[in-house]
Parts: sequence; C-alpha cells; structure tokens
Amino acid sequence: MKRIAFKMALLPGCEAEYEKRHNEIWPQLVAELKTAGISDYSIFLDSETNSLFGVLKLTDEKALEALPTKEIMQQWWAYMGDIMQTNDDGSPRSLPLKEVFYLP
Ligand code: RM4
Repeated sequence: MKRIAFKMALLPGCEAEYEKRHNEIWPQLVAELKTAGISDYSIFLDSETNSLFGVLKLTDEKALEALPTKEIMQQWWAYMGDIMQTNDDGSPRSLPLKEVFYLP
C-alpha cells in the first residue's frame, strides 16, 4: 500500500464552500475514487495560505493515472473550478509532496 500527499490551492474566501461541497461529495465520485484504489483520503486546509494538503492510500498506481480521464472526475473538477486554482485543462493545480518522515 502506497501513501501519497499533494498540495492544491483554494481561492480566498472559499473555505466554507469547499468544506460544504466535500461534505456532500457525490456518491458516484466516491465510488470512482474507491475503484481507483484510493482509501483513507483526507484533505486539510492551511487557512494561513489557502493551501490544501491531500493525503491518501493507494493500491493501484495505474488506476490512479486513469482517474483524470473518468467523466465523473472531469465533472467534479468543473464543479470545483470556481473555488480552486486550476490548470488549463480544468484539473486542480496539484503539487506532489515529498515524504520526509513516517511513523507507522
Ligand atoms: C478536491 C479535488 C481533488 C479531488 C477531491 C475529492 O477538491 O477536486 O482532485 O480528489 O476534491
């Protein structure tokens, strides 16, 4: 089981809306994330910088690579695009983070 972490960026003033949308996350998206082998997925907000810190467990790297091509993922990113920094293709700006410590 691999664990990965990454950083995304929330637009200022959108904290409550971001949390609300995730509290009401679409069941079809949850199913797609699970199919991609994702579990134990958390997103933390640094309210000083509006950075979003995502961390998750992963069973299948190939399935994760395919996730951006899934229609439900594209729809979610389009829905989230008004409150997050995005790339030209509509995906959220996301930077991988390097693990420097782990206590199992
Ligand atoms: C985030 C972002 C990520 C997605 C989570 C569920 O706002 O869109 O890509 O994995 O939601």
